Amino acid sequence: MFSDQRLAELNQPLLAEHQTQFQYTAESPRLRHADVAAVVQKLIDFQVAIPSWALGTGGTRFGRFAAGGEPATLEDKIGDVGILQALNRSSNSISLHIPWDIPQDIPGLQQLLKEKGLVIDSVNSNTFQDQKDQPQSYKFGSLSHTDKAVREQAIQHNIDCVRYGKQLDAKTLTVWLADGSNFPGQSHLRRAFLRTQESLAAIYEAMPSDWTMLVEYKPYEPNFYSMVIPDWGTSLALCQALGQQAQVLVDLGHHLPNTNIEQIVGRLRQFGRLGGFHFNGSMYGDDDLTTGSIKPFQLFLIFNELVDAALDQSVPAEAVAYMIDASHNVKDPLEDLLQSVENILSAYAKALLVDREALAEAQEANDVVRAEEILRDAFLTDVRPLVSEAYLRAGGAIRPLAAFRAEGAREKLIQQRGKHSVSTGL
Ligand SMILES: [Mn+2]
Repeated sequence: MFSDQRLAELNQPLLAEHQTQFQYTAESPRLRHADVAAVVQKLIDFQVAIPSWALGTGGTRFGRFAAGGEPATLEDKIGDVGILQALNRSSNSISLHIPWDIPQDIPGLQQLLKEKGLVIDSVNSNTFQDQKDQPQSYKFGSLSHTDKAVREQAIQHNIDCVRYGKQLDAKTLTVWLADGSNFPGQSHLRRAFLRTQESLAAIYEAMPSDWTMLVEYKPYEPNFYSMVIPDWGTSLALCQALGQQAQVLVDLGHHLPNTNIEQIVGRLRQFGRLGGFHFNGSMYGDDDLTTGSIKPFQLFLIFNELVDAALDQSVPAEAVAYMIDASHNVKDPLEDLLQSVENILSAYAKALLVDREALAEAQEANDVVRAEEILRDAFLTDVRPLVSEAYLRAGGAIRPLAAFRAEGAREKLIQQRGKHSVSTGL
């Protein structure tokens, strides 16, 4: 849909204005301390994985309102991420969910991924719902279940996920457990933890040596009294017990309101255990809203910790997997993802513009106002010209969302796939 030539046509009317704005920003005396060309290069290099389950409209337990033209197969999903990648050149990987995305035609999928310039980054296991023909039920838990047969089924499912992932060159298994209890007394809290640790160890042992296991936490939902892995401390303890290939995954929506997530991120970097992110936006809990739509300042502060840690030689240098995990009810899913990626890039750009030398001086001098103002200066900078420049130099659209609409991309997808196609897993 978005050939290089078509993108050039879509960019043409925006080019002169963009160049004026970029030059104005790059030469701004306020950014004297920053290397703007290096910032643009870092934005070009930054990639965030798109979840296969965000390509269809999400729902709530009250219902779902389909967008039309949704991807019904893994091939369609790769096609959709290909559209995002063509437009912003920052979405070069896909997170799969098993069993919703079990790969069938491996050579065909490999070829398609290559054509679109995409890779599979992570495979997510699913033991939060029962599948058809599955002998054991996860109603009362999976890896933490009291019954060994249920635990073994859940362990095997995770091992199967690794096997599917290997076929498509993935290197990461993401484990999120819905396990927990709804009422006091329902579950023995310590024993549930120990059973989970034992089950994770069995999966970890079966994982190839070049794979990473990401252990995600969540404070509540679907269990409301206790979750077996409710917080980053529990995830960290499990990862430390498992080994160096186990890392903590921070899902922004998996925190109670007002949690200082940036401090958690800083701590995990310090301990060498930050494996990855699930980006999304939230007002109250796991709302799965567009990343940066509700708390852009928090997103900036998270990236501020990441940029600061990356510059600190005493912090272990480790790969962090950046992934989106969101899917809501009212937006076009692809437009939502374009917005999310842009908000992520903007937060990163702003964090890269922080005058770190001046900030360190202000912190040492306990100059509270100056320190805060330095962060605010970076946060309030209009970085849109820098982000657009990164899109453009990487071969994408100056304004991806505008290009998506100008092309009538959703209408074309509806023509191809029909009004009522339903994305697997939803
Ligand atoms: Mn998540």
